[in-house]
Amino acid sequence: MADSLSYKIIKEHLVEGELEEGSEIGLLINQTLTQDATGTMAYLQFEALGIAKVKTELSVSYVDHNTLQTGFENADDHRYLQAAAAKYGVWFSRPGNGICHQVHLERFGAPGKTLLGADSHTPTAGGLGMLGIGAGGLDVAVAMAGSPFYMTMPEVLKVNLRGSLAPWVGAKDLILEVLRRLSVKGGVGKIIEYGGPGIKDLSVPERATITNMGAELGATSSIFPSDEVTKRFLEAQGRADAWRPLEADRGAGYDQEITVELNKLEPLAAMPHSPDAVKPIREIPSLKVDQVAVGSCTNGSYRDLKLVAEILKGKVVHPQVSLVVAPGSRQVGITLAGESVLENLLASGARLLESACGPCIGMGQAPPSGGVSVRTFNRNFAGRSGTADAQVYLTGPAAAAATAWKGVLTDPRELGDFPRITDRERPVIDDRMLIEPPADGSKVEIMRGPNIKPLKLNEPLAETIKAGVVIIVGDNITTDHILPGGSRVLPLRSNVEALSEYVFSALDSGFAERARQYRSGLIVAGDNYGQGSSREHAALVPMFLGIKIVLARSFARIHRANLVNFGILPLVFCDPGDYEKLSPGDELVLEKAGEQLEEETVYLERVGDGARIAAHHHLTPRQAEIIKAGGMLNYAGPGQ
Ligand code: MIC
Ligand code: SF4
Repeated sequence: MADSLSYKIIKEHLVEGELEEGSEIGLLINQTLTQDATGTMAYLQFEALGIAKVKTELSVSYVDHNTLQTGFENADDHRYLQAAAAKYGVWFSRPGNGICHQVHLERFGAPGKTLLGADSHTPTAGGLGMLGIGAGGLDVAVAMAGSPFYMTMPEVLKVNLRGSLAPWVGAKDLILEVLRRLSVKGGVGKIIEYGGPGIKDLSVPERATITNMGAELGATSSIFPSDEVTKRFLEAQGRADAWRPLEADRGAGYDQEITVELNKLEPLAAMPHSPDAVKPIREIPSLKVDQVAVGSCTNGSYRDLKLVAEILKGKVVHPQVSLVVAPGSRQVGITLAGESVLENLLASGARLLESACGPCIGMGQAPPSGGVSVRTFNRNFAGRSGTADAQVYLTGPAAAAATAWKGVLTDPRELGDFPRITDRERPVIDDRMLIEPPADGSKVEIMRGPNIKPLKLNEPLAETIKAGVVIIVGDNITTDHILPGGSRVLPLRSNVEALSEYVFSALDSGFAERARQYRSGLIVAGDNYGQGSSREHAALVPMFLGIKIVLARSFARIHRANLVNFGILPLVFCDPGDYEKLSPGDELVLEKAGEQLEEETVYLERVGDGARIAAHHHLTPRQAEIIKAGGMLNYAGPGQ
């Protein structure tokens, strides 16, 4: 049978289940990655599993998110992570070494292998022909312990690329076009596989820009074939032996196919506050800009930054614009420094940031009140920048540079001749900020700062759940709405109690207080609940506040899995119209909960008028057992 590229990799790694769309499969995971914002919790969970050493081929712990050290908390987490990495056999990428996805692409990614990462942009590795999947920290901890990763067998959507990109149009414009067509829900339950004659002109970092933002489509993963371009990239990284050719069989079948004519694309921007609110820049009425930010795991590559520097060469940024630039990795930074590109950037007035996530996750560089920020990043959810009323636009690096110079959102084609920039054949390779774990880490001592609190476990599923509706939210609620990032909240990632004050804080400041009063709570939501980041804290912290059930019209994949992992029951309305019938403060009862989970449909009854609401749980038998146990740690912990 002719297989797609995705099927080939899944087949090679299948340890449980059938390759039938919609059924649960267990995949062998070759590599894992964690970052510090999700990692501290993931290693605390790994410790709770009672395993002496990771069982994967390779696991890496990156520090890139919480690098702003405004108090002791983040630095304590870094120290904990470094010691835990040494003890449990994990590579440690020190703060300053770069953003996990960029560094992983450069130094560890390998075509045909599987990578499970505690970060939603893990599919960036698909730029190399690797199957990268984002998951909650607990799923990654379980994979480090050697267990398969379970997920629903996705559909495969093929994106055929034809022709080649016009000058001034880049990979970011391509993925923005896919977002425009498919929306932030369009990839849910799918792997997006790229192919066609247009791929040959896209370098690995450009492909990675595209697979990176598959996360914004809600896709399980995104992937490119591994070809001569991949080979050249790995050779340049001194890792030629990691290469293997890999592509879909001729005549492979797909669940859905779309075609993008590359030469018809033009510079695009995602408007506030969603990555799929995409328009051609030339159609956006004149827009004064306060800030331009270049970098992130989407556009922090050598070529991206060099293009910005080339455009700004000999010029200075507009007096009303603050331009911040962060290299995606230390390799990118050092390579650019060697060519005086950083010098050019500094000369043009760019404010150089360390190689980390920084402003992308609201760690510094918040725009002014009501300000307009143009960013080469992947997410522009309201408030994520750290300024509640800022307007964030997402573009490629060429438009960002043109905008920084002109002071208004600018279609880069207005600049005239396009500086064609190719990847460096020999980037500077220096792995001294990557620490290899010792062969025997058993004697390593782990220090935990006062902000690293013991894990909170849930209780097993109660016979009868009586829960009050604490909040009713609309469609496309992101994990940033549920639990914000930013420099005030992120340092608390290993302190669940302190974090609990911030649940839904941007939407409803009374949420935490009410949830505590109800003791047992329920969240009602619209479509695509929990889109965006993989942060399991968006499930763990509501669990701590007593949330037992989320009743939604539909869920985003990673968040739904996180809810299950923490013993919160994710239910989907059988009749989406029932959403309208509920009000905050309603009390709903789920009788004989365990027994009801044996059936496909469960029934909730409203206290007072006895109104019945039917809901599907869509749990596999394994997930139902996890829910009954009160979450994954109770289910899989030592002695289980
Ligand atoms: C993000 O981009 O939202 C993050 C921060 O990288 C998250 C992880 C987190 O919340 O820790 C992600 O995408 O998973
Ligand atoms: Fe970091 Fe932003 Fe990428 Fe998330 S999306 S990994 S915060 S750079």
